Amino acid sequence: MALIGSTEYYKGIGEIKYEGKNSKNPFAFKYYDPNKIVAGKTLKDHFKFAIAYWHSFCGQGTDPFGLGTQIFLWDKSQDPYQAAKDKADAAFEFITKMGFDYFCFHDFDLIQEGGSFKESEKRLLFITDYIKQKQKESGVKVLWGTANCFSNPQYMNGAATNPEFDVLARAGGQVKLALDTTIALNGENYVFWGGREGYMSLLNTDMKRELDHLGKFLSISRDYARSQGFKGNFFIEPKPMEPTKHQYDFDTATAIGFLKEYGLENDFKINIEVNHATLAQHTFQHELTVAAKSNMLGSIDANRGDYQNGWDTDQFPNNLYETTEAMLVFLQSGGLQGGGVNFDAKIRRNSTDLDDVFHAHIGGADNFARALITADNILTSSNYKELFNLRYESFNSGKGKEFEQGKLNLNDLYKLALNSGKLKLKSGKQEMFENIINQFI
Ligand code: XLS
Ligand code: NI
Ligand code: NI
Repeated sequence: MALIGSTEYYKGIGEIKYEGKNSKNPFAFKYYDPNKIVAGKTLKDHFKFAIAYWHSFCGQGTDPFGLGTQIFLWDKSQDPYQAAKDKADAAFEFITKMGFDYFCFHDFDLIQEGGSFKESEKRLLFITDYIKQKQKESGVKVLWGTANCFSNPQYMNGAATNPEFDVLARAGGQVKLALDTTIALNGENYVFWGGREGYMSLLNTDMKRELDHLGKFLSISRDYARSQGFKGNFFIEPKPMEPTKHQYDFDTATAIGFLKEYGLENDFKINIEVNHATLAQHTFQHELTVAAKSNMLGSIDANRGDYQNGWDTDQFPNNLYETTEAMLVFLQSGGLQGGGVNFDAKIRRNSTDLDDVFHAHIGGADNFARALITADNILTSSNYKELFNLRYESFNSGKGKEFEQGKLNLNDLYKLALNSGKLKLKSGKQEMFENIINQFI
């Protein structure tokens, strides 16, 4: 496939292909066979794997203790327009070589923010045109776009929840442009991650007022996008903390409560990030389950945390047990509503070879593929579901069924309790359930 850019950045690395689990080639998928059909769909369609523009083409490994370590060959030009084109060339080369169909972006991942709002708008329009062309040539699509309303110091007290109206208005302008960009690039969804929407101290924070502002802000953003013909979903991406002490979209349950309180539940779904789940002291599987039960499982930001560290380490996902449990929920809830699996993950600061980012994504895709295949085997070839349903069988008939149908009041339960004698203990069989997972992995 001809790419617009004339430079090849990932020299010596070709297209990544599926070679099966016995392959010794580190540049091949061992489990991710894009065209393999599992549970009625190809793996490619189940996952819609996406590259996160910010981690793979912007973040160069800085941390609070030191400068970046990764040398990006495309990050040379002093001219922001040229630099953005070079970055897009590298991104499209990488995505195409990985054989993925999608990417996700923040506005200022695509091009460096300008010195003024007007200049930023001009830059975004420029790079949108360029990327549109590259999409046409490669077939690469946008899973979701978003606005970075957290890096610029002006957002230190929040964006939509900032106590200063001027800052809120600037964020609104930025979201409008990010929506325009997403729509122009045919983006399938749009994400709101809370950024700095939260507080550092309640002593100086009017929580009700800030949340009311956020509710209004999201409503008018939705209205604008719909007026421009945007048909996709909006996703809230919960995170409990970092950068603020307390993020308003703490976890999935909190976000769903918020969406319902502000009447946004029909347009918004949830984008669940593994490491955000674990930061909130939940499992990934828990967060997926909470979203799925409300019909709001929208998308996944795939990564993993370090279970000895407390922060958002955004490592590439390779925890098969964790992902298999998650894929049980994924399959049983019918997959994602509009979204896909975005690798919101970064290679380690000391992973400084050009090929490291390939190994990272190959491992991530293989991990998800293997977990999905395992979960499907569990659901189709074990008695897992039967055992699961057995736990609730007392609600399938008789008084249990009447209760579910809303036919019993509290006095009815009282009368049943009076006559029920000593209740039997019924085992939860947890260890047996756990063994099924291990057996099928
Ligand atoms: C940060 C978030 C962020 C969102 C997009 O922790 O994961 O990267 O996915 O703004
Ligand atoms: Ni994150
Ligand atoms: Ni994320």
